Amino acid sequence: MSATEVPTTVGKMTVTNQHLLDWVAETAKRTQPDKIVWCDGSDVEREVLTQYAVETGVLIPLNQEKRPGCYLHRSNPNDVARVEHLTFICTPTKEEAGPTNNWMAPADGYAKLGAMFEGSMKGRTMYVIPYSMGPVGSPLAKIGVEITDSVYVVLNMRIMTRMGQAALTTLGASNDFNRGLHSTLDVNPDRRFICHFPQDNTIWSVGSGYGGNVLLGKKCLALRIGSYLGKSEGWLAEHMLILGVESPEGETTYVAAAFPSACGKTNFAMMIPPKRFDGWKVWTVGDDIAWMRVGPDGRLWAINPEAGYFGVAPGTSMKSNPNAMLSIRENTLFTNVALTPDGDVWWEGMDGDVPEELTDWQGRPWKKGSSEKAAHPNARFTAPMANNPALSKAANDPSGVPISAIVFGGRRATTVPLVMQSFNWTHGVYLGATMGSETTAAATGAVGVVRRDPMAMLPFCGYDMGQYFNHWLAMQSHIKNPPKIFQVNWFRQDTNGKFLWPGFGENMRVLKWVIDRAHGRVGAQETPLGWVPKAGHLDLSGLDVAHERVDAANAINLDEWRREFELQQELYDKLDATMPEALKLQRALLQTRIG
Ligand code: GTP
Ligand code: SPV
Ligand code: MN
Repeated sequence: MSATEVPTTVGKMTVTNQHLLDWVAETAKRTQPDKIVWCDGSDVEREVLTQYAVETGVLIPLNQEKRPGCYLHRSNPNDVARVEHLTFICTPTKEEAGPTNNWMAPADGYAKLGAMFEGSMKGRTMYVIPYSMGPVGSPLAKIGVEITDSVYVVLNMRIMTRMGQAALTTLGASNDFNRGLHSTLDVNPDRRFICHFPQDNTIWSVGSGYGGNVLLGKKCLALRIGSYLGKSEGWLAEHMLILGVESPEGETTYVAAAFPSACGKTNFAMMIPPKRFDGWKVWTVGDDIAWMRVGPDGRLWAINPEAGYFGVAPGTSMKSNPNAMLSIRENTLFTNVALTPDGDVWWEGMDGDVPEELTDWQGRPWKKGSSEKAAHPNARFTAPMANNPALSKAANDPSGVPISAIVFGGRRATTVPLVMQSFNWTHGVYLGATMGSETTAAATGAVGVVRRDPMAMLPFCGYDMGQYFNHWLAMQSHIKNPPKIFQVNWFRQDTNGKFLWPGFGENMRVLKWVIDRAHGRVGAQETPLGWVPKAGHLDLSGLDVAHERVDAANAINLDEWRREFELQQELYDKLDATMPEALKLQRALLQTRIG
């Protein structure tokens, strides 16, 4: 890493915050870097660091005519996704972390990782990245500082957060900032840990260079620490996209939706409505995380704390998600995608013919017809949200947007119907809490196994899950005008394993029913599970799919639900100590309804 000189400070950074200066000095003493670079977020800094990353082989320049400002990064093949088994919540007691999290005592976490940080940046540069999660100065925003020895992390954080001098200025002399410390070490899975210390607003991460393990503003601060802060401060930090649906009359309705990792948030947030919905427009506020607070009007207001998209590349095409394809035309970093002979990117599911020859995600020659994938299934793009043609004007609004509907959706081949609405807030919390989903490549481990993923937060809740449900239930009394709560499933399959519902842009049909329900403009049919669209209410005109398939996607089969009911018992057993009484009652009510 020391092949090229990196200036000690590339921009003009004024640092007067003594708490920050002390922490950086203390960290430098421990990690012993060759140099310290304070990142100011300037364009000059981007150029210098990008150049350095290219010279040291961290980034490969793509064809600059086709993809201006775009680069490819190949991570270590042992380091391609989040590692849930190596992710820890370090609260004073194990009970505070709860049975769904790995726990380590704070002293043990600091000692164990502290030893690994000892001298870990020798011969390396230490970067100090001040950043704001949320529009700078928003009452909902939080300041973090990440110290890292990875230039790849710096360049990603530049896209994913509002970083640099502005964040530092907002922090002022305050000690109220998240301390995130990351060292790549030698990328050895045996020395890979992501530890969260919620009481100290601190994150320590070692041994990885990938995504959610190391871009500490994202899953670590915005969700794990964020959910803990939300509980104590009375707000919600959620794994949710935020979108605005604008009608031809110019009315915009905001919806937040929680789907587990690699289950469709980015796609839904950037959706382009089909022809039938001419004049309708979907605007993206955020594609992964929502921070929500009760506003003075008694509604729930949400901001997207991020400034970019760390999106799944495979499956992204002009057909499935044109706005994502347009977002990655320039100034985008690609991780673990395949490389074409003319220096462009490729992945499975992209438009056009499969190229004859490629360089695969590990840098090996690849030929069409190969049984191996050219791009890693969890290959990602990091794109500035400003690139998105559908970016909502409200994406930078410090007050956020008012949420009219909350949607929970899992990836389920069977059982769960296309759409239903909860009977009320408590029932909606129950639907979110008991949600199951098939695992994906976004985390290491088996793929396609159904597990309970409450509110898509299983890997991201920074405290006891039962207490988290309690917090959701308690929020009701503070929200005078609560959003309506829905459940969806885009992934139900026929007996041949084909998706029954076309999904993507066609999800607008479901979204239209959701917002009509949220505004109380359309009736619904009561079922034992919740409210579903009345016959004819789901607008299917112009949809090129046999109606029997849509009916099958909507079907409620009580035998399947009796099995689902049994599967949910596992969650209740696991969370027995803190599962709210209200959710136990919901379960009892469901049992009487399905018999
Ligand atoms: P994370 O970034 O990991 O949080 O993922 P995400 O929730 O943003 O998921 P994303 O939108 O990137 O989609 C993940 C995968 O689901 C991709 O392979 C998509 O092609 C696929 N997908 C998204 N929406 C739909 C849909 O409506 N129907 C079907 N069948 N697949 C979808
Ligand atoms: C997810 O897994 O939900 C992601 C990708 O958004 S990562 O940043 O790696 O967590
Ligand atoms: Mn995500």
